[in-house]
Amino acid sequence: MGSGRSKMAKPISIYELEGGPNQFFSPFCWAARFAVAHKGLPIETIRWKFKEGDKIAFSNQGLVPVIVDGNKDGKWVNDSWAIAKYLEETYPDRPSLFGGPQGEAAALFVQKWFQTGGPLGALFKIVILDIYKAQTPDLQPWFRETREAKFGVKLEEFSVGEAGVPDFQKALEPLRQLLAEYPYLGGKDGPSYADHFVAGMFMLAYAVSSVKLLEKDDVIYAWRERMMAAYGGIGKNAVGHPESL
Ligand SMILES: N[C@@H](CCC(=O)N[C@@H](CS)C(=O)NCC(=O)O)C(=O)O
Repeated sequence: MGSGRSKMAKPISIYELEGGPNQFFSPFCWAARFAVAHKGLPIETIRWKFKEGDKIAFSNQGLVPVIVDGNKDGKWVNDSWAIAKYLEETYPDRPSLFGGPQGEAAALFVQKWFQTGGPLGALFKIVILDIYKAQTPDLQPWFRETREAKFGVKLEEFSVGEAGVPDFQKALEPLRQLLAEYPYLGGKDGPSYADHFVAGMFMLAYAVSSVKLLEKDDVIYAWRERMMAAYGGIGKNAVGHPESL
């Protein structure tokens, strides 16, 4: 019955994008990692680097995160949003990621807003060269080539570095106003998957960049601290740049 709390849960394996040793910088992998931690399930990281499509070929696509659920005969799921929904459906007796159908739709809105409304695009412009430098030397030419083909300009032209911080902070205004009223995107009681997704974006920055993105008196700063300390400090203890905080 249920997910079998009586039995010890087996780990959820997550294929996670790695730059340098233990430098996990994929925002989507972080969202999945936070979601698994929220469910109180053990996490097993499987290190994955760009161009290792063969290792996840079983998922019929080439992007991470991919999870493999040790409790369900090795069932796999790819795509961070699909993973969150899978965990919620498969482990309903563990802490909820969405708090019901309305929260599920609201979490998807937050994800779409972040991805299309400005903050993620603004963040990429700040950290793109740091992401490039985080790749092992054998992968840097590939990273440069594929991203420059996508952006239509040299990485150095796409990059704005620290000068992009004001634009990023401005794009976060809806989050700032929400956090002035509630401690989490999930509301008064604690984080939801909406928080996991946005925190994942900040973990990307933390993993690769020393740029200070937030002022200490910004309510988002305190929220980021709470999120990085949550779930046993998986954010805070990750390899990254403490000087960026
Ligand atoms: N919509 C997907 C996006 C996943 C994605 O873009 N993953 C990137 C890493 S952040 C990736 O695997 N890239 C591999 C590549 O570019 O070859 C999700 O949310 O899971």
